[in-house]
Amino acid sequence: MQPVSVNPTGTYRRIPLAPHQMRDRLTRTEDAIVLCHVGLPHLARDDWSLTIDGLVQHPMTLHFDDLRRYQNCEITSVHQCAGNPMQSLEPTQRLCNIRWSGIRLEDVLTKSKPEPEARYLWSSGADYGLFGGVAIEPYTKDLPLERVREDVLIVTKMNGVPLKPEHGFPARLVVPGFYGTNSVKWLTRITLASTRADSPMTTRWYNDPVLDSSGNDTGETVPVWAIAPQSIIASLEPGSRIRAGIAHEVWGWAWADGGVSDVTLSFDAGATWSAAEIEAPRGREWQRFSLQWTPGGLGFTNVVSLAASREGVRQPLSGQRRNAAYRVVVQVI
Ligand SMILES: Nc1nc2c(c(=O)[nH]1)N[C@H]1C(S)=C(S)[C@@H](COP(=O)(O)O)O[C@H]1N2
Ligand SMILES: [Mo]
Repeated sequence: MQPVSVNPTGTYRRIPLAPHQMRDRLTRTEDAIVLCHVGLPHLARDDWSLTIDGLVQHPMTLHFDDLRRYQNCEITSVHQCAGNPMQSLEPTQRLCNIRWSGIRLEDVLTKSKPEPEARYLWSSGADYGLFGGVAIEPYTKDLPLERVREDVLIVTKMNGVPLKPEHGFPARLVVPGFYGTNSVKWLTRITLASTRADSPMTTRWYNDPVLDSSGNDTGETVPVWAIAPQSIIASLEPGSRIRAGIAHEVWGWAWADGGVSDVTLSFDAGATWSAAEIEAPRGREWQRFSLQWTPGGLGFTNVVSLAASREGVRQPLSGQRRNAAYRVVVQVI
């Protein structure tokens, strides 16, 4: 399906909120991250279609009105950009927490009857063009088919209103718990296959090196799929002044695919740690943590947060990792 127009062309992104600006539980749409690798295609709703093919017994093509035949489903999830694929381990906090509405992809796939050999789901958008000098034709991602049984959606609304063009109008994929790159916008094709998709955004970029316990590269890679445990401190603005001797609530957000079980905070650059209170996971949302802090010594203080997933994986304190600990320096006066 051809876009009506592509505007702007080329890579387009919105400057994300800084962590201290992420004070709302639900991110407003105008504050949400935006990332378009090869331009922003504008599609007409009534011309849009989604083709489902590959290893299925019943290939099919859906039009926008056909989506109404499926049960509506809503999910609120952390939506995080994995960062620039050219500097993929650079720590990023390009994130938001969004309420999505749409239908369950599983319900659609049930009708098209996947073949037993199908193991991966490839998804493509209507956008194509050059990224880093490489032809993207079109933007294509993949994910393990068993993941679809959990909660992958074909989304038509974001925070209760139809998707804006930059977020994938009229319909996009949303893979809650996976990095944003997997949630293909302007979704036009789904193909079931027995292998991973061989495309620039699946096998060339968006694969992280696997490090051993000493931090050395093993030569192996893993696809950038599940979101690793991470946290940010929302209540402290970098460089702000905090009064000594008064109790402050230090709070922020923690998230991971599968949920976060605990968050620890350090007020001395990681020398000592205190456990924060954290709310229980609610679906796929980020979780609020907080701790009362009464600053003592005057001067600059380095505050750090570390989250651990329910699977027991703690985010790294430092290093070139996307989910390296968030630090904020404040001045105790
Ligand atoms: N078709 C298509 N889907 C895409 C992209 C893209 O460039 N083209 N960018 C991906 C990336 S890297 C991210 S982080 C999310 C961003 O979604 P948003 O712009 O709606 O926040 O969309 C993903 N889906
Ligand atoms: Mo991204």
